Amino acid sequence: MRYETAGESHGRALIALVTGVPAGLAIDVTAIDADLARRQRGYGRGGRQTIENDRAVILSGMRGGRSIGSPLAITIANRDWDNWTDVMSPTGELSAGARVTAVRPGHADLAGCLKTGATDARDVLERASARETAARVAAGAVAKALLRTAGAEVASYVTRIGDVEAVDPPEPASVDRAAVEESDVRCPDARAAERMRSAIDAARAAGESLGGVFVVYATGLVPGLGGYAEAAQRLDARLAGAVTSIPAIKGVEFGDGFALASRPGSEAHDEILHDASGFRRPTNHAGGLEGGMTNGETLVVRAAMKPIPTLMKPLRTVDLSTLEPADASRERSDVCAVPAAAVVAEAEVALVLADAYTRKFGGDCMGDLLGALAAYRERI
Ligand code: EPS
Repeated sequence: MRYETAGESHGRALIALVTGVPAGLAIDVTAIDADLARRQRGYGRGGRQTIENDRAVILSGMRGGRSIGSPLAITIANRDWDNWTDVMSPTGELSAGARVTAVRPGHADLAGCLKTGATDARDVLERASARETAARVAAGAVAKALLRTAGAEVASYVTRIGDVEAVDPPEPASVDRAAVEESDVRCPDARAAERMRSAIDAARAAGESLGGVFVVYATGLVPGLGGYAEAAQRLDARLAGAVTSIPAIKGVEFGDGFALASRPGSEAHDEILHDASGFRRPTNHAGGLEGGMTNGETLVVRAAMKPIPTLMKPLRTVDLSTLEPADASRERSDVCAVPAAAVVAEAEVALVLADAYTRKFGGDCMGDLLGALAAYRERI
């Protein structure tokens, strides 16, 4: 199962093309819309989210509420397009005032212009914008439908915004999911959430932006998803690639991650026990991954997001058209999008996991996949 996207931030629409979806998967479009709405929420977002009301329209790949084994094309209209036709028209005359040449440090602007030969960074930034992640969330909702049918769930919460750190829950699966969904910073620690909002207010007032850290976790996974040799099979490699493909993600770790580097081996690994319900571990330092495969424990992925590069208090840059010093361009943007990035990362993790299920148990139809999954559960 894979996806591709098309669409510019202020173009007519976004498109997700999801291939490899087994036939017979029940897909609820309202569940896709619910995830799109979760991505749009979050304290610290900019004006754009008050314009958009993201809704998925399925163009192909389904009949009567079920997948039919052909590519799923999903489109999400950009309501803001109506305000940008003179800047973004694919075929018409463009207004000259729309050019962006004061490339922003930290954004794709400069490297993208050098790479493509663009002299107007808008050619680059429109596609590099995190608006594209709405299409990923739509694709991820399809993957989540498959995982749910196979007994697995993916969820997320935020543990840090700027220098405000929440109390880490003992294990992700114990987190109160309803409290996370009610929190506008996706943080189950209500006192930290209050301080996170204050930090966002202060950043906004100072023309600053803030990054943070979030956790994505998955429960109900069978052991043995992924593979123990090449990069293309190893699930940790695939998950790290998927999560770091989200704009502004600069770090990722599994389980105790970087902390494992400073521990002796006896305190780093999870002992193996067996009882009537099968194999189990008293700890989960590995974050549910051993040897490139799931081990049946909760999958725990933690990611660091840098502050958004569009600053109302701009950094120094160089104007591409004159090569003279300039203040970096200002675009309407978010002060903090960490809660939204957590929802996008759920989608990325779900897509990798759903793909791993189809590789291990068959990708033609859900009946075969679920039959093979039941037989595997029985065997192990
Ligand atoms: C975003 C839409 C964008 C930005 C943001 C994410 O909309 P606009 O540019 O019209 O305000 O708010 O994009 C970025 C943070 C970025 O770096 O490009 C969205 O829908 O998530």
